[in-house]
Amino acid sequence: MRFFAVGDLQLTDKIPIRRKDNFIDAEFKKLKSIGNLVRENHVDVLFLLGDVFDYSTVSLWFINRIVQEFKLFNVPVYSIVGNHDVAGRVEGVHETALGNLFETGIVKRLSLVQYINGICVRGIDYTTNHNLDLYKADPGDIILSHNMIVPTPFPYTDYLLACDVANIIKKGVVICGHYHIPFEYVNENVKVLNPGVIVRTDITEIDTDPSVLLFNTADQSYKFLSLNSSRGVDVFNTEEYNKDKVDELNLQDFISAIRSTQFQVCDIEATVQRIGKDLNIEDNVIKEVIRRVKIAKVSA
Ligand SMILES: [Mn+2]
Repeated sequence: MRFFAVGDLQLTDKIPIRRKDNFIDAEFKKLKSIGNLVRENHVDVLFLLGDVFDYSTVSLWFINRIVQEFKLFNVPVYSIVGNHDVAGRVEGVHETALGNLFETGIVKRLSLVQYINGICVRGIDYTTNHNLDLYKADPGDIILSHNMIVPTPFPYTDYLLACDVANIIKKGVVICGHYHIPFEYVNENVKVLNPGVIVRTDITEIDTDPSVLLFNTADQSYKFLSLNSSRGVDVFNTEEYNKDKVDELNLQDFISAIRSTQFQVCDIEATVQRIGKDLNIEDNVIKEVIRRVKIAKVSA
């Protein structure tokens, strides 16, 4: 069996604040690119790794267009359920846009175990109880998961390391979504693969080249195929982002300067005004600091 694994699509009709291109057009272009690659590479099946949608509900016109595009794939499409698809509550999937796709039959829901073209495929939806036991499988099984598996330790709770998952399954393949940065962890008998995010909604994904994973079960070979999307710098408004970052940094510096000042007076507002003027800080920044100091005082 030759299949595609497609990472977090995060499809949405709401335009992310940092995007400066025609975002909706870009989303449908991506689906068309996936369709072209499906035909060029003669794949039998397409697996979606969850977070098909960025929000659990979308406009009717939007979902109808998604259905049109998925129909053009012309191969069976299966999906697990991601946290974004259901706002964290997997049991509620029938009330969501992904539930619509399941109901139309255009996308089939992957269950814990099923045989597709003679291969055992295990689907692990997003769960708040993510643990290594979920990855116990028979040799040669293909496991698809929408949960946090990372290649190296990560400043985030509740993740599993790819090497620990590999130790549990001993022989087989795990393909995961949820973590948006692509990676591959491979040892002699196990492959843990993540093709990464498809629709970049967050500027932290600026360096990602949206790609799908082509896997061939006959010889266990795989490769990542780029969707040839626009470069991150061409779709994100980096100037505005950098300016906001600088504004925030200036504000933080200013707050630190005030924190390190020994107060002889009770009137913090006057002190902020004085230090602000000394440091040549803009009036609106001074006002913002006074506002934050007042909140801090109230909540102290
Ligand atoms: Mn997710």
